[in-house]
Amino acid sequence: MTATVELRHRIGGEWTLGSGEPVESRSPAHPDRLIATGRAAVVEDVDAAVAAARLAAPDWARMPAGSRGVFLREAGRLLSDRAEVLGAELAAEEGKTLAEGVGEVRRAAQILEYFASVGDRQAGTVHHSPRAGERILVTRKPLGVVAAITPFNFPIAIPAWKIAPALAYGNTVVWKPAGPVPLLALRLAEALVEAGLPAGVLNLLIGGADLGSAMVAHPGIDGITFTGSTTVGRSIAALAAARGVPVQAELGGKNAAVVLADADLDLAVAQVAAGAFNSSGQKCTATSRVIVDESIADGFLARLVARADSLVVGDPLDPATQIGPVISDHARRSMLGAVAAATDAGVVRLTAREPEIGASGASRASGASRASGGGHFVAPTVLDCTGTEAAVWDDELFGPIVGVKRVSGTAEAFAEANRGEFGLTAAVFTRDLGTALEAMDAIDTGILHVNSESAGADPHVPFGGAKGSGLGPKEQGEAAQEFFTHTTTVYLRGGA
Ligand code: UN1
Repeated sequence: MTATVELRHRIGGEWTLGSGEPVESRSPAHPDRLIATGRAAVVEDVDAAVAAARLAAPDWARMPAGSRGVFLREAGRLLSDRAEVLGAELAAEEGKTLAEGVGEVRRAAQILEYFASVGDRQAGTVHHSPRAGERILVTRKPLGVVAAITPFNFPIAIPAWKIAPALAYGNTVVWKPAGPVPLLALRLAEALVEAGLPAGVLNLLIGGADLGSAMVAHPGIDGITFTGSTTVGRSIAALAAARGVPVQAELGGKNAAVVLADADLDLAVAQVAAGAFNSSGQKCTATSRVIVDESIADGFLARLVARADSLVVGDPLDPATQIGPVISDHARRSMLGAVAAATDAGVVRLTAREPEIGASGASRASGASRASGGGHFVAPTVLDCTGTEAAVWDDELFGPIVGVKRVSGTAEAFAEANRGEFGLTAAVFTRDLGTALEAMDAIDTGILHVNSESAGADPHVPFGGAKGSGLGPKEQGEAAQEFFTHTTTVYLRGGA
């Protein structure tokens, strides 16, 4: 990472510099290091972007799906070619490790590739008619202009998994990425522009929440896809419902890993640690509650805690680093505050390392740390919440902090997993097929992992949550079509 990148917006077929407030993207590992700078877009730019998207929409919708896919495939190829460079930029800007950053860029490329092939898949259904000489067709049409509002934590993969299906199914897009990650947004937009995407089909506006609000309220927006907090998602959905506009909202999680008495403990320790601590726990799919059968709890927790205490926290660009910083000082402080409140409420911290890693780089207790430069570091932390009613067991912290409760038996474990407002994903560790089948029925969740970590999502299958974790049609795979198109039922006769 050398020069600071100048940020640009994409409106119609033009790159523009913006006239709003100054925007700075800084490295969460080295907050004195500027990654990208520029000026925010202003609300008038939302009008211009929506107008450009509307202008482009009819031709884009009429283009054969296979031809639209050509642009997505080419953009995916460009991202693949640039994965190492963009992955390093991602790690510097967002804070996940270099390996995770490169992996995420490759994942974005894979998502573009998957949706490039929409033209090879079915576009609707044909039904019998009760009348002679008639068939009933259900065809699909794009919504029109879609607003995409994306979070910081997967700065290229989540935008790809919203924008790729939106475009593949014939919509044009106005996109506002999260404030902390404008550079990776620019990189995705650049790849699509270089791939030859026609003017106005994708519009990128960098800036603050005022832009998102203007997009949500804009009469020229026909659908909104959002990933972020449950509170914001519900307020967007309420505003959109008042206008009669559909919303796809992927929201919070407080995902349980259930470790049962018959689990393979080597596997469970490795997978629970990955689910809880990868990407510094900043995934809506991260494991944040571990529900462990008391018959195996001592051994399992000793190993999980040893693993957490051994993880190297530091600069995401250092290949030795296993846990990078969290996104901001505000996020770090709120996590540390939640841990302090939990211990006040009787929760026992099992990890030896202090969660707070000081500006000197050293955690105040022992533990592997290479953190320095005043970054927003939080040490992986395991909290025993058994027998308490601490808020940390229910509230999403979005950091490398995992709660634990000891339970007795499968029924109690599954009931505890169902606790709370969220239902995004869950993991169950067992070697018994019957128990795995029972988990499928008993746990109310959008995604269930049996013997693997709670995070992760493949592009060809539905992604999204139950209960307070999601609203509207799921993302990814064939499910994406549910949101990004509406149906026309055609009663078709020959005319003679
Ligand atoms: C993953 O688990 O790899 O915001 C993806 C999130 C999710 C994506 C998770 N929408 O964390």
